[in-house]
Amino acid sequence: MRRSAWALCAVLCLSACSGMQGLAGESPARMRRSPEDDRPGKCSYTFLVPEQKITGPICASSMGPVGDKDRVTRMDIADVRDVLSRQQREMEMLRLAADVDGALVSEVKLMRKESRNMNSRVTQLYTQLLHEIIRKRDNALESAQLENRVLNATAEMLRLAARYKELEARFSALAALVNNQSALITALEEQCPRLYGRRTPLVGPPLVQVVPENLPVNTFTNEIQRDHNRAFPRDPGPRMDPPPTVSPFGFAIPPQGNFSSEGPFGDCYQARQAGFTTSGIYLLKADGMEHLMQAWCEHALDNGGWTVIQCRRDGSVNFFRNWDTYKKGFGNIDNEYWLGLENIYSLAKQRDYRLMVELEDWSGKKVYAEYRSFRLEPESEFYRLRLGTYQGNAGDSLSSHNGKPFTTLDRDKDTFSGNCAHFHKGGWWYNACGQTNLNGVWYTGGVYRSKFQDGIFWADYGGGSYSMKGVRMMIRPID
Ligand SMILES: [Ca+2]
Repeated sequence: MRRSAWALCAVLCLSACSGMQGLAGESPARMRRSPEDDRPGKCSYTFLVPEQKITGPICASSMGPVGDKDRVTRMDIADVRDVLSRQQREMEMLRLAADVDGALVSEVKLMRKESRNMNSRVTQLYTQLLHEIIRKRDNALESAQLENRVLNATAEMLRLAARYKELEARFSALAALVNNQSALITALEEQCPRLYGRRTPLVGPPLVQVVPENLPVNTFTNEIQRDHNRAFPRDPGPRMDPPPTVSPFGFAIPPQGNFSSEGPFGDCYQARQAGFTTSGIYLLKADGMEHLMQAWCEHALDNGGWTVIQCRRDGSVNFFRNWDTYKKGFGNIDNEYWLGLENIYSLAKQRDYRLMVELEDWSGKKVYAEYRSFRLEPESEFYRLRLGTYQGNAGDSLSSHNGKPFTTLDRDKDTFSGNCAHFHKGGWWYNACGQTNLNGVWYTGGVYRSKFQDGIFWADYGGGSYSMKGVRMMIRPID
């Protein structure tokens, strides 16, 4: 616009200077110089200017040429304003866009943060899932192992069941065999009297009633032990003198150190009164006796002074002996032994004695039966037993033998038709045959099976079919 204005002004100026000649509508190529114009010193130009369409006001100043600053018109200002407004709109749009972008950026940031949180959460869940999978796999393995064990146990059970059936069949076969053999034995027993002229078959004594009905049980342990400890307060006692290597009386010295060379004493009570308080083997010499005897003195029970006349503890000595052996005594003084009927008779006649029977069952429980007086008749009376009243916690199984003579395999003085010593395999003051058999067979474990009850039983403690583990018979003068 400004440039076209400048061109128009130039044309007007040239026309005013030299007079304008030209033809309207002719092109500049057709411009030509007239002959007058070819005259020197005189120039004449004809400009053919294309027709300009003027829409706005044309500024023509008669004041001569003006500067560019003076040419700024309202159009220019309008143009500038248009441009400015357009730019303002664009800036506004840009600002709006920037605002939108900022919101978007914040939103994106938020979303990124959420995304990070989600990622960590997903990682956590993934870890948990992995742990769960591992745990389930372990559980599955354990289940499989348990299943295998159950299967193995089932197989073992089936195998045992088969084995049990097999054993049952074998047991049936053996039972049938035993029955056959029993029938055979019965037939042979019937034939024996005919073959050997024996008319009556061998009939044993009546079986001892089991009193009490139950065998010793553990529920009695504490009570019995408590009673026992109360009845037999322990006396530690001073140390005993060292045993000699050779006995001045010609007895064999046992290897144990429980031998006293002091004495002889009238009984263990005298040894105790002489100051000896250690249990062991002592030399005794009863009044009127010509020979010495050895006996075990028990000083640890009930203030001591007990002379042990019989001891059973391990079955090491056979008690199925004849009269003479029972009269003289047998066994080992420091273990199982029988003091001898003559020795017992000689001891017990010195003064008034009492008898203590100590019983030990197979659970280690100890009970006792005490009789307030004890003595024997002389041999001419077959060492008949004389007892006083009973006290204790074992039950009284010996009073029924009171007043009975002694019976051995070779000297039957009992009231039974047969020989009680034969059936009970011992020597005792049998009745017919009795409630106790302390010189019987030493069985292991308590309950035993025998046709004629030949164990070491005490009917009131365990009955006739329970054999004691340990027995001691002791005498001591009455205080
Ligand atoms: Ca008899």
